Amino acid sequence: MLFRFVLTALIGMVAVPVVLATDGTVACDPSLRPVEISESGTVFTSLNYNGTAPYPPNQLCEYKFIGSVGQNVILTFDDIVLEECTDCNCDYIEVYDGPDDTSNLLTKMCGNVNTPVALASGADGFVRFVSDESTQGTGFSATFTVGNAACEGGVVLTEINGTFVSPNFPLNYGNSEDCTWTLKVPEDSYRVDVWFDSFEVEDRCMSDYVKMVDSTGNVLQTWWWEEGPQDPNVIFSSRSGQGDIDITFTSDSSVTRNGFRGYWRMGRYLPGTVPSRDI
Ligand SMILES: [Ca+2]
Ligand SMILES: [Ca+2]
Repeated sequence: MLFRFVLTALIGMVAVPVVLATDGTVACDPSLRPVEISESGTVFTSLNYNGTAPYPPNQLCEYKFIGSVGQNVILTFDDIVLEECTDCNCDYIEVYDGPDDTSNLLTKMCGNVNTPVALASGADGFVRFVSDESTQGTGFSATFTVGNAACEGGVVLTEINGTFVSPNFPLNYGNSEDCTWTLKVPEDSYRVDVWFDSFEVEDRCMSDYVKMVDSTGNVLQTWWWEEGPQDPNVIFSSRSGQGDIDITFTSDSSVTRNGFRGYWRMGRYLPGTVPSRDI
């Protein structure tokens, strides 16, 4: 039997109560729908999960996963033992590709599924676990992690403004990184503004660097050790008609640093005006 207590975890400025088992896993709490989980590496389970005792009947559990822009939510189910019915209509797990059940359903699982992994397209994920009134299994245990999608094939971002960070920021990025953030403008008349408040790469000529590239492949900016964009008051802008903007990050095979945190904003281009920080 696992003992539980309520811990108030601070996520940003919002206090979110999370039910923790003594081993630090987040269990189902039917009174919290959803339980919000933002720490990569968190293990989450059905109620009473210990691999042997069954979960209760008539359960409705919801878990919401919150990563950062540029990351993907990755849910790895280490153990699933549920009642199995046709179309998984008795006891089941649903995984959604977004913040709630209005998002696309990625998978619906029941019975004894062999170590599935669900990968969300973005930084939000949502899981629902349901049990009916009869026949229970031992439940499930799963792990929430996040990955940097930009550095695993690239990511397309359509939000008007947001943040992008190097892998593992503020810890060191890795060797041989190859990352692309594509900032997709809603119309050709839009420009993209980019600025940084932190930038640290290897201090050797063009070993690790960041580029800003327009839709035709023209390099608008190259930032590296000697020409970094550390001043957050310096805004780099594309022009109207330059279309979508790629921000790329490349590192070579040795020596890493803390990397960078950058911001973007898309706006209608007004000739003769200086971009301001206001949206
Ligand atoms: Ca059942
Ligand atoms: Ca390097």
